[in-house]
Amino acid sequence: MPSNREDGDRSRRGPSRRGPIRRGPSRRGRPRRGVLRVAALLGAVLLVAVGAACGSSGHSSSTATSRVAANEVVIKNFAFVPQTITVKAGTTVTWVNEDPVAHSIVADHDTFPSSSILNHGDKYSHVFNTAGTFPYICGVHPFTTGTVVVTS
Ligand SMILES: [Cu+2]
Repeated sequence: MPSNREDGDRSRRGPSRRGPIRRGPSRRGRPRRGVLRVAALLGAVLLVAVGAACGSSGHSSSTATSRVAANEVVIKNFAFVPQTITVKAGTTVTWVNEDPVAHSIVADHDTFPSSSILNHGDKYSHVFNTAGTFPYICGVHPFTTGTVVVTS
């Protein structure tokens, strides 16, 4: 019986102690939640704004680079574009596969190292240090041909 009274006292004290403590945080908590929501909203807006800015700038710059890149051969519709590329000795020529199917770069008579299989979006680069004419084919589709002309 006495133990029950003690329990009762404890249970009464418990809530009475918790009560004021709960009120404190709950009063402070409401404005904090509001601030957090505003901060979250601002953060989301900033992220969207930054993301959009980065995306647009990144897209425009990459588009500009692909247009300007003089030492790049695009593989598109089973063709090397340009089919003949002329560069100065010491230039790095880069092939980019824009086809959904795999292609590769294989030099006639192994005059320069072959690429591995290039899947969509893959690139292969080679530095042409020696002047000359370097015909090549696609290892997967040998009827697809191209030429690198290196001038001194
Ligand atoms: Cu091919």
